[in-house]
Amino acid sequence: MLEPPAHSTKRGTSVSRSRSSHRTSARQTVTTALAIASTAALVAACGSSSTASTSPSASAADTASSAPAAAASSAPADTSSASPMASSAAPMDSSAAPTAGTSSAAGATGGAIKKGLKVYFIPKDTQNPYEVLADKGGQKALTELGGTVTVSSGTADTAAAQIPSIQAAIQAHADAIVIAANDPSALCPSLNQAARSGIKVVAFDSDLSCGSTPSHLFVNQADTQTIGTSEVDLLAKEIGSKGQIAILSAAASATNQNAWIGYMKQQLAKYPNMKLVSTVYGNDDPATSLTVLQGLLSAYPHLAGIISPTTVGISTAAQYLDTHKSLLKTLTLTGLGLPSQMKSYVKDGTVKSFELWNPSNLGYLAGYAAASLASGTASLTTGSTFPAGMLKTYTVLAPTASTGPSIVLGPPTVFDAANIDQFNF
Ligand code: RAM
Repeated sequence: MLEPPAHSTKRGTSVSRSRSSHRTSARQTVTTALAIASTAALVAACGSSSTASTSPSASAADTASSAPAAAASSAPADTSSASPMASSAAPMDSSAAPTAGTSSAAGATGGAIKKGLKVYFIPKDTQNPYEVLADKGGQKALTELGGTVTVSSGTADTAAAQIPSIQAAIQAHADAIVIAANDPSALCPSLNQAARSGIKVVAFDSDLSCGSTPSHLFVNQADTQTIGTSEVDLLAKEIGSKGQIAILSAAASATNQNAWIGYMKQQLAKYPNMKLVSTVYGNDDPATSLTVLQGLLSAYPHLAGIISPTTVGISTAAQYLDTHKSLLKTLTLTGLGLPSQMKSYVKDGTVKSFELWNPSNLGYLAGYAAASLASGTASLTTGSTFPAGMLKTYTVLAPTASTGPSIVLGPPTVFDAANIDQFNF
């Protein structure tokens, strides 16, 4: 069963995208060229486009901080999505049928979603095709609810590049901010300022770690522990549970990647003959990802496996291995990727299997969560529910040691040659 196209652009939604950056021109040139190519393919597949406009300039200092070793949303996913998540080729944590839901805009408390809500989506950056799909999901949600989405961020995956967008949301008197945090804590002061001015804060994709203020809901893509452990299991299966392995990650401060890596390390204890020799960071930039990949391959010529828990990293690595096929005799690549980007590599045998969820559905769910919080029809109380349109009803999970109130989109899907044609994102 295929899901409906998740990116239909409807009236009443405005999207502003930043292409501006004060980063080095070399990085921007490479990133832009690759991102435009991939985004164009996705846009062609989805039949929609975004309106470009300027966004605030990146001016704040880069304030990277260390990420938590392992953040966990260990509560089972109690939700489902409308995506074709049933065709996993490997056992996944696929808990739970959806709570019986309604597709109306009425909240669990019986109130209605306010009309004309202004929601700022602040992705990790504006050029990553994964983030673009997620933002389009948010746009679809707000269109259904009679509100608008503004997408604003920088072109580099840093907190500094996101802070001007938070300030823009404050200036615009936004009702809610939905943010994929490039850093767990560096955004907190700005988000506190936003919260004090009445803006509801939702994190998606990559969580914040701000303590009690601002209070926020984390819209998690899938159970954090499940993602980390299943990545290791997937690789172990392919390499006979032995050999040197490495991780090609995104930004070193990315909360989501670091949380998954924490669980990967934990899971590796079950595989005494698999040794993690290095973790490198490509910053979700194709050029940087390629550079660190090449460094990895020359430092560890006997590498048996690479896990790249980022769509940018895995697609860059797959592209490289595709043109250096002799490496495939001894090296296996897996991770988290977009089926649309990975299809050709699966078909020609460069990659056997990898995982993901539907990023559009993630953005859509975050859009409903933001609108519901801004309307007072959802709360952060454990066990409270709210309807999320075509995705049915979601239940707020209890905070854990490392994650505040959260909801989970659903289990990840494993893609391989047998099922990849069924997915269009
Ligand atoms: C990249 C980003 C994003 C992550 C996906 C899997 O596009 O790092 O945060 O969730 O990969």
